[in-house]
Amino acid sequence: MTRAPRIVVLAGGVGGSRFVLGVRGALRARGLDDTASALTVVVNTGDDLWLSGVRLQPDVDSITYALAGVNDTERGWGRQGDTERVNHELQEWGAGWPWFTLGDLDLGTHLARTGWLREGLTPTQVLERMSHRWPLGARLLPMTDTEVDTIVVLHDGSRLHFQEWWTRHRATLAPAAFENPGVAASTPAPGVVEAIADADVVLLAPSNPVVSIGPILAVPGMRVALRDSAARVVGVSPVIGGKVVRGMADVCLIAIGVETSAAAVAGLYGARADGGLLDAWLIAEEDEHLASEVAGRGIPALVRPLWMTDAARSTALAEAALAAADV
Ligand code: FO1
Repeated sequence: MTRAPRIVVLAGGVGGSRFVLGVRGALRARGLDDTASALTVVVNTGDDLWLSGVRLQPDVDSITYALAGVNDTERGWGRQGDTERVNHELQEWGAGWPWFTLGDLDLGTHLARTGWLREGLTPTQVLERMSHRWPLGARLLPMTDTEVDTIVVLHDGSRLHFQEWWTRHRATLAPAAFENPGVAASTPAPGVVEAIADADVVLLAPSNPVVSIGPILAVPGMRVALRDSAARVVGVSPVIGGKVVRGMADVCLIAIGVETSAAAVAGLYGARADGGLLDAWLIAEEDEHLASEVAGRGIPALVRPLWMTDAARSTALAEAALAAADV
């Protein structure tokens, strides 16, 4: 391919951030300077919430901070070297959630975003504005401009916001179901369908399939856009050797009746040829024995090193995903 490839990544969370960094790294390794015009990231906004009067967009911020190199790599969320003075003050007032930390620098982001939203900018316009501060090397688009929640329904019928279930209860309360109020009435954010239609490849990051990729795919029009695109759709398994790489995605998978296995997640996304999404699925060397099961589901399986333990490995994984689409 002589022109720069057009790549769309669907992503959310820490796995999404690392993978997006890898894709940018792979483009840079090919000598492409203007990676932002080649790489569009459609970000999950199902984790978003209002808290203490500000709009939080955890996945948008995780990916922005990671691309900017200002993320807290140990915690996996928030800003590196952040302090918690305002958070302490909020706790003294009994405002917000005592189990949920809003860092001082992070709050600057939330205040800026909330101000612009209140002035009438759409989330897409806010994100575009926020992308100017640092040279991100990618165009970030929210999955939709309308508010979508992720609600965890427990077996006793009680309902919690995803962030409460995740951060307060550390996903220890067994979920019966996940719901995304607002998603049925949502539409893909401006530019999303066009980016998918124009893409050479769409990559499904190794993000949580249920609460990160799931809400993106649940936006009406998203699956149709993927199916109609000439782009090859390549996914990367978030499960290695029967375990989720990070986070608590296994609890989420169990709740929707999907086994924690690279083959089962491939089955969840489905084969493009059968009306699903995938043209190819990358599985780890530890899961080589599952390649035939994935192939049996009509999805070509490629065995590659999936651990993104450093930037070089993330870049190599992204390069393998691009190569799987002949990009
Ligand atoms: N995760 C935590 O485990 N504890 C927190 O106090 C916390 C605060 C927080 C504030 C802003 C933000 O953007 C993310 C934050 N996260 C926190 C991470 C977040 O809950 C999840 O990891 C993601 O939503 C899952 O992708």
